[in-house]
Amino acid sequence: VTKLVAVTVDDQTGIATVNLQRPPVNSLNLELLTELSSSLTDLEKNKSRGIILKSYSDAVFSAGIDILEMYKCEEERVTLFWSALQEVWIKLYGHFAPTVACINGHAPAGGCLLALSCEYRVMVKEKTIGLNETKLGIVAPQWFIASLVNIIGQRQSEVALTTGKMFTTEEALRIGLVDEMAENTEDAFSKSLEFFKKFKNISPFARAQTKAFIRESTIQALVKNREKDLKMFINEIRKENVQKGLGQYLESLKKRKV
Ligand code: CO8
Repeated sequence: VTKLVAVTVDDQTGIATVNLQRPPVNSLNLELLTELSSSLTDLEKNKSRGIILKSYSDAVFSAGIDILEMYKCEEERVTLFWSALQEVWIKLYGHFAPTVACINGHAPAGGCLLALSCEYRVMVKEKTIGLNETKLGIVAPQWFIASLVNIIGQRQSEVALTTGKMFTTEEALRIGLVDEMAENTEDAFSKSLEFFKKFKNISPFARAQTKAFIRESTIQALVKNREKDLKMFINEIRKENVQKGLGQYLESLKKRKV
């Protein structure tokens, strides 16, 4: 079986590249999230020097949650699924190592969330990124919102979230949603590597503990409420109008082709 997440570590720099590889669009299903979660644990144990999160594809970083995990879903599976997403976010948002999202393709919704969880974002030009949940008739959970607010502030987040805005790379750069723009994947990757050089003369422990302090309250807000958050999610997606909306959205995605 091919892996959905491939991790390679550069022997010289100790930097790990975590490559998402679930064709066609890296949509986040239970299997991908489970693999990502265990990769993040391995990297935490090995005290990785840095992590670059990227996509195998030059078109899409991640299309977000696999809508099939929410549409006509079974309780047991969806419980595992949402718990895995919580787990990935908690691990990535609070990772010991410095983290960079090399956003080499579109990053809507859950794809944007993964990028927001990293410390630094480099994005290839002419792509799109954003939390577009309201456009699907669903409500982004508090921890999705907090991840955005912590980067672009309350006002910009409110406008972005209520309108379900997808930003172009250029727009995202302007408001600080991404930190750097790149020409292509290769350029984005080398710019991502540059980020780690900032810490050349910084104690890894002082760095990591500072990150932990800054991010602690955001992480704890979910850690203390995982059960409640899970119930809210299941309750929300079970609503008849939400199911109908997701079905229509899936149809519209398929129709775009022809
Ligand atoms: N889930 C499932 N299937 C998907 C998804 C997805 N998120 N995205 C795309 N696909 C499918 C398409 O239907 C298509 O399938 P098929 O080949 O069978 O027709 C295939 O993947 C390829 O897609 P495209 O042809 O659209 O590929 P493009 O390269 O043209 O475009 C995009 C890529 C831009 C990523 C485009 O597919 C897109 O916009 N996708 C939808 C992205 C999106 O809106 N995701 C939101 C998911 S919801 C979420 O992540 C957070 C939910 C928070 C939960 C809160 C609940 C209360």
